[in-house]
Formats: sequence, structure tokens, C-alpha cells
Amino acid sequence: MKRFDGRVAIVTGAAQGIGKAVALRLGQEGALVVAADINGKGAEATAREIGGKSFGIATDIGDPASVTALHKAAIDKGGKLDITVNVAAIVPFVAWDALTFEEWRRIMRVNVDGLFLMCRASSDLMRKGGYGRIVNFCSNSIFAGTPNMAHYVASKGAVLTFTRALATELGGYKITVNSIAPGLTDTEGVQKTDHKNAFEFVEMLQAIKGRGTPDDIVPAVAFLASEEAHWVTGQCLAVDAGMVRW
Ligand code: 4PL
Repeated sequence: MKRFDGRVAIVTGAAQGIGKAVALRLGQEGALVVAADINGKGAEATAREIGGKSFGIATDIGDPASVTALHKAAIDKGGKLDITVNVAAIVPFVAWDALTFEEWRRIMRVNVDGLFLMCRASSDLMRKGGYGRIVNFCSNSIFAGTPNMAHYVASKGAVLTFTRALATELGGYKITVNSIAPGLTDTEGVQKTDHKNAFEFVEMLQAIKGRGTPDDIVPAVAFLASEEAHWVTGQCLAVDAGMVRW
């Protein structure tokens, strides 16, 4: 018997990085994974690696119709929804002097509006099932005030506080809502930006030295997504080798 046998899980951002690693782990531990990503081909590739009934689907979490289609696909093929892990986000590197309102909105549309749309649709399905685990992705940058991403830091502050509020709203339905706050993590996405040059700096602040990888983040996500985590809700867990403490 595996931890997620019989569970149906949506994972967004599943084409690469932390989202892909989460999708693979939930799949390995028995879940039917709906791998969602703006990169549909990448999401399908992740689902193929998992095998079984898991499938991939192109999803823009900032688009209400796309989020509706994702949830309809989950129900059509899985029959219910037990777990949603919201990893999808834009991780920008933009100096303050270059930060326009258009760029601010681009990040808010996905990182905040997209999280709302996902939680709205997922929790409506979970309420019907009388069970649910929602795991959102915060970031330890909200504590550090990490440079060159003021809009991202603001968006992740919203993830922390929205997660707290949603835990209250959904507690009566036995749905838990928690967030994970990784530190800088070595992913395809990070390697594409100048954040890749910050590893030495963050390592200096970590209690445990080394460079964080997606596999370092996954076990904490799996715990919060598991049945036995039922007494933990509204929390944010930093998974960053001790760079920040709260
Ligand atoms: C400390 O979430 O938390 C860079 C890029 N540095 O996205 C992040 C730190 C980045 C972070 C993050």
C-alpha cells in the first residue's frame, strides 16, 4: 500500500523544476496525477514518465476557462479530486528601476489571480468529496526581501496570507491548506535568469550548506499532501536549509 494509492492529484507547473519533481513523487507513491503546465507538451512528458492513468494538460492558471477545463479533465478521468499542489508561478528577475505596471500585472495575473482560480475550482470539488489537501507555493524571499523581484515578493506574500485565510474557510470540510516556502532552488527556470548567480550568497545564510534542488523540496510537499497531515493547516513551512526562520 502506497501513500497516495487511490488519490487524484492536480500539480501545476508540472513540466519542469519543482512542479515536475512533485508530480513524479505523487505518481510514484500511487496517485493519478493531472500534470498541468502552460507548456502542455512538457506536462504530457511528465505524465508519460509517471505512466498509468496520469495525464498532462496545457493550462494557463491565469485564465478562468483554462482552469475550468483542467478541473473538468480531472473529474472526467479521475472521478474526484483529493490533492492540488499549486507550483505554477512566474519567477521574474527585474530591477526596481525597470519594474513597470505591465510587468507587475503579468506576475500578479499568474501568481495571485491564478492561485485564486485554482483554489476556487479545486476546493469546490474537494468539498463534494469531503476530503482535500491543498499545498501552495510561497517563497522564503518574502522574509528575505530578495532583490530584483519586488512584484514576485509581493505576490508570494499574498500566497502566505491567502493560504491562512483559506484554511479557515475550508476547515469545516476537512480540507487542509498549507504552503511551502523554498529558498533559491536549482531548476531549469532559475538557470534561465540571473537568479542563478545568487547561490553562493544564499548558501552563506543557510544553516546547512549546499545548493537546493527540487528533490530537497518534494518530501515536505508529500507530507502536507498526505492523509496523516490532517492536523496541520494554515501553515507555511520553510524548506531552505535554514536560510530563514519563522
Ligand atoms: C532567496 O523564490 O527565495 C532567488 C528566485 N532567491 O525565486 C525565489 C531567493 C529566488 C528566493 C527566490
